[in-house]
Parts: sequence; structure tokens; C-alpha cells
Amino acid sequence: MSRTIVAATAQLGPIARDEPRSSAVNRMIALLETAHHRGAELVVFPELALTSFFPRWFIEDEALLDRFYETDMPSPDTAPLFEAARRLGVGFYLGYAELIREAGATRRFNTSIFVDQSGQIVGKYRKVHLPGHFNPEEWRAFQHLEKRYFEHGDLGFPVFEAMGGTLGMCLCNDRRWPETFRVLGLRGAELVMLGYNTPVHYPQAPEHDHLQDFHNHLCMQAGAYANGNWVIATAKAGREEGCDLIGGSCIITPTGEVIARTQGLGDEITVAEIDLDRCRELRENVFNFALNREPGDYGPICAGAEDRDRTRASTIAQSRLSAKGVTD
Ligand code: CDV
Repeated sequence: MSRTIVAATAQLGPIARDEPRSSAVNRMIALLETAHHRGAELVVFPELALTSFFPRWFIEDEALLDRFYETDMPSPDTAPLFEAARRLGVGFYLGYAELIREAGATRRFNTSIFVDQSGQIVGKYRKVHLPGHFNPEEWRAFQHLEKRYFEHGDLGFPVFEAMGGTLGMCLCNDRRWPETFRVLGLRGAELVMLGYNTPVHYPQAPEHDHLQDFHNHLCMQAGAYANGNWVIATAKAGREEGCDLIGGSCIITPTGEVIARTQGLGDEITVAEIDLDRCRELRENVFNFALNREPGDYGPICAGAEDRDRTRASTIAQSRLSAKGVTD
């Protein structure tokens, strides 16, 4: 039986701060229909695809902040996307901000789901690598408050069976960490789907701004090749509320080659055939994990959680003190 999937990356151009969910959903349905007409059975949308990338703003009013999150999935706003996918027989990946209430507490995650061709949610992931900072920093041209607005994802890097293969997901900054792809690879992922919002300007090292597109593809091509899996990566692109976001949404083979790539910075589809059996070209040869991997020598990779927790606690404590105007 063929394990070839026709897949699409469905890039979104900018979403305005006051753009209603219904508008973003209608844009996604239009992309889904275009992809379907081009034969696609699987479509990947960006990270936080339903709203503007709100971590660029310091929003103190919790009621205003909550408007960027979803408490139900599907909801009355997003149900039309699920219905369109079911009608067209297309599975999709979607990134969104998730708000849950658990044991009297509010919890917020940067989340992605995979919805199969019958419209059922069959996979869920919560972002592990949260970039940015906790308190607003005035020196920046724009904020990146993911560490404030989201908890560290509590699901690890799960894989799930769908579309005849083993699929995995991650979100944006996760793609820069080889560990993301390796854990998914060790669990047998044949296709890794991800969405991203990546500003052209990197405030801590602006001398790297001209390398953003290069680094985007570099880390994903390496992740695909070193684990022998396909990657479909989708940007939210273009000038969003004055912040330039890279495009370059793409489909990457297990040999690390970009075989499809969006051209512009707006709403755009690009389609390719994905033969999941091609993963074997790597997994049965150079990256035969059972035969060639040397986990006995990789100890430091899994150490360091205590150091990290200490560093994180002291950074957060310091930023809370400086927010109150207390300095050394
Ligand atoms: N949304 C992100 O995770 N963006 C980061 C930026 C801040 C560097 C990224 O890795 O693309």
C-alpha cells in the first residue's frame, strides 16, 4: 500500500490586532480549498494562527489578554474550519493559544493540534521551548513575552498515528533544538509538522538579522536529515503590526532537501508529494539508531535540569524585583 501523502504548507500573511477570528478562519478555509484543488490531503497552518502574534505586546489587563486564547477547540469561531476539512477530506495542523481552567487555576499554553480527515483531533502538543522574556523590556523595538504568557508545555514530544504514518509536531523555537527532532525521531516520527512566527529583527543580536531565513532552513534541514523524517514548516509572514516576520514556509525531504517553498510573504500554498517510506533511506542506513547511535556517550544531553531550574528561578526573581524598581 502506498504511503504517499499530498501535503501543503499554508502560509498566512499578517493578522491585524483587531482582526476577528472569523476573518482568520475564512482565510484558512480559502487556503484549505486551494490546497484541496491541488490534490492536498494534509495542510499545515502556522503557530498562533488565529490571532496576531500577541506576545509582542505587554498586556496587563487579563481580560484583554484572554481574548487571544481559545478555551474550546473547536469553538463556534473555529468550527467552520473543522467542517471544511471534513467536507474536503483534508487533515490539518493548527497552532493556537490555549487557556484551560484546572483545579481553580488558569493555565495557558502555546499549543498545536492535528485534526484528521474526519475532523477529529488526533494529536496535541504544547510548546516546550518558550523564547523571549518574562517582564517588558523597554529597550526592545517590540516585546517577546512568551515566557510570561505561556507555561512550559507539559506533554513532552508525543507522536501519533494518522494518515497512514507516525506523525509528530512542534512549534517555532522548538525547531532550533536538535533534541526536539531527535526525541520525535526516537519515537518513530516520519513527518514533523510545525508552525512559526519569526521576526526578521532579533533584538539580542541584530547582527544576525540578515541570517534569519538561513537559520530557519538550516535547523529544519538538519533536523530532517539527522533523523530521516519529513518536515512541513509554515510561517505567519509579512509586516504584522509593524513587525516584519520571515516567510520561507517549506517542505523538506528526509535527505534534508527543500522541495517546495513559498515565494512571498502573504497567504500562500505550496504543495508536494510526501512518500513516508523514504524515511527508510536514512533510518536503515547512516541513521540506523539501533545500530549506529551511541547513547552511552551522550550523558550530558539529559543532565542539567537542576541547573536550568535554578537559573530560571533566579532570572524570574530578578526580573520581578526590577519590575518593582528594586535594584542591586
Ligand atoms: N515564536 C517563536 O518561537 N519565535 C522565535 C524567535 C523569537 C527567535 C523563533 O525561534 O523563531
